[in-house]
Amino acid sequence: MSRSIEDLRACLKLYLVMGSTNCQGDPLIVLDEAIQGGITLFQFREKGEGALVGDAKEQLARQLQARCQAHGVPFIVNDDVELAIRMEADGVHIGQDDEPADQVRQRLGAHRIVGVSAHSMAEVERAISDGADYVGIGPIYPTATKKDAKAVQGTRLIQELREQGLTIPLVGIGGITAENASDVILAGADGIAVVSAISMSTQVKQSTERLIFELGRYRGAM
Ligand code: 3NM
Repeated sequence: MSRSIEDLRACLKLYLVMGSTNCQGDPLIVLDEAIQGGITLFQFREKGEGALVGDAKEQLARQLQARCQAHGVPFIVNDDVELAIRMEADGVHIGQDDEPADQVRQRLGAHRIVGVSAHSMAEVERAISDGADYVGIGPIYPTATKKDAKAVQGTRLIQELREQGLTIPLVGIGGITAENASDVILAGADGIAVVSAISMSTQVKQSTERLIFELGRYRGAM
């Protein structure tokens, strides 16, 4: 990976994960407003009932990527390694049921970001040994967005990872809102990943700014 680990930590501060099925309106407008509000990383995750496939999926991905590129926000693709390679995306995020991170890394090249979803200490250790750049830990709180989410685990695993001295960049995901974001950071996360707190907001820019404010307020107090 060409960017430094500290750059990556900074990118993970407010990570928007989204596809067309997570938006009530036009996903391009949602992304525009989220970028204006201050998101630091974007993941294209086109999943669930009514999700776009094939050319339509790729067309939306390219339009979203163009907006990210115009504003210097790195663009990550969920799962679809082929699409990420074709688009020259900044990276890929994979789950436990996908191809292992070391194989994804080989296909993608050293300079791209590889992120892995993990739900236990063992999964995090495996992701690290496979060369993941960051891990996403979830679901921290109950979420209606991911139908097959694992059991809610709170911030305990994040805390344990840090207590064990693991320094890998990490984000919490699942049910994170402006009200609970600071607890995730306090536990030791570098940032938060959210879907609905931004994508389903009726005031996307303001909701994004509020999240940034909550994250900054905590860091300022340190
Ligand atoms: N991954 P929201 S939870 C995409 O636990 C995703 O790995 C999860 O959506 C995990 O911010 C989740 O709307 C959905 O709760 C997060």
